[in-house]
Amino acid sequence: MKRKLILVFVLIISATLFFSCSGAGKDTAGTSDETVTKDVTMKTLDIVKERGYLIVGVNASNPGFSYLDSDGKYVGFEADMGRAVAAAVLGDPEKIQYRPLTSKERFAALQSGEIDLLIRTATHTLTRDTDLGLNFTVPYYYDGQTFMVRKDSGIKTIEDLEGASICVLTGSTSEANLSDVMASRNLTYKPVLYENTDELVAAFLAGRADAWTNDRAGFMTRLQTIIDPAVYTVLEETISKEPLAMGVRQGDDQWFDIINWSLYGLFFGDEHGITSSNVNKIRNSSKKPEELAFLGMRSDLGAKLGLSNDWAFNMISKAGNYSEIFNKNLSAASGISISRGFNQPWTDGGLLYAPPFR
Ligand SMILES: N[C@@H](CCC(=O)N[C@@H](CS)C(=O)NCC(=O)O)C(=O)O
Repeated sequence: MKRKLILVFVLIISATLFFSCSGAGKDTAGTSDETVTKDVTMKTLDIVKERGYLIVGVNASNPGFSYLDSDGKYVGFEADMGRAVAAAVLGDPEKIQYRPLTSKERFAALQSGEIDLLIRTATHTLTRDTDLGLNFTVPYYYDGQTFMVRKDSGIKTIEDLEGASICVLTGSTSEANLSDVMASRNLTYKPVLYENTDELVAAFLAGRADAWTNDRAGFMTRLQTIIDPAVYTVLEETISKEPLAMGVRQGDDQWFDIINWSLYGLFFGDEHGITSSNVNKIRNSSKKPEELAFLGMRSDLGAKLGLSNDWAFNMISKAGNYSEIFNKNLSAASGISISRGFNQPWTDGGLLYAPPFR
């Protein structure tokens, strides 16, 4: 039995290395830290409570989403999503530690127990869901893949990419989507493969390829920060669905529920106009039973998750609702402006939809 378990674990790790994304594999994640969690059989909630802070795996250099700023602080939409979870679970958004992970390292860091939660532009796919021993939450950001080209290249459509050299990260969903779209349209191309984004970007900007393919949001944020929009542009067509989801280890249903319901809580706050500034007032004056249940004034929804009954109140009051987090990092006020698209409440025509809080 034990040997069987070891075999399963070895298979999972091998599958990760095979299916995960890019990255030179150089570990920047501080694995020698005594806080690293090795006992993956323990319930994650207990581990987090005992440790006193949450460990989240993120990107260190994706502007708008998650990056290390000049003060050495992790900022961005994904970094703040992590803070929201810390507020829901521990009552304090600052009880969090970030682990910078390359694409390639991201899934293995979760499997090994080095992190409690992965929030790192990871697309939810069937293969990742089944082969990696992980679970993916409801998407927190609906993205799609496209191409960046030089404006003076004259490339405007996918068909214009016939014969082009195209930079792509190895092992990412981008690589497989690229191959599928070009094959389905009988287009030839030369993939220029990189394991590391920084090297890829440097090569692309140095003119070593005609195009670069990746998720659209990553392009939009880079075009507003580190890449010159006077010289580069992004094609209009989107070639894939990239539902970005948080990852947790399989087999810990309570933790999976907590993360999913934290996300639903951010969506619910948005849908009901409950914000960090008015949540206190709404908690004391709302006549709506679901809002009262959500904010812990009625029934014991928090306890059912293993959390305090004011978990959602803490999350919204200290970290904001989905819109507040989005606007802070990805809308005009942040200096980066991404349109909401599908990433708005279903009541406004988007895909963010929380099941009932009852
Ligand atoms: N969503 C895709 C692509 C993710 C991706 O490549 N994201 C970029 C940022 S937009 C990235 O992480 N690049 C690698 C890095 O920064 O190390 C996936 O899950 O494979």
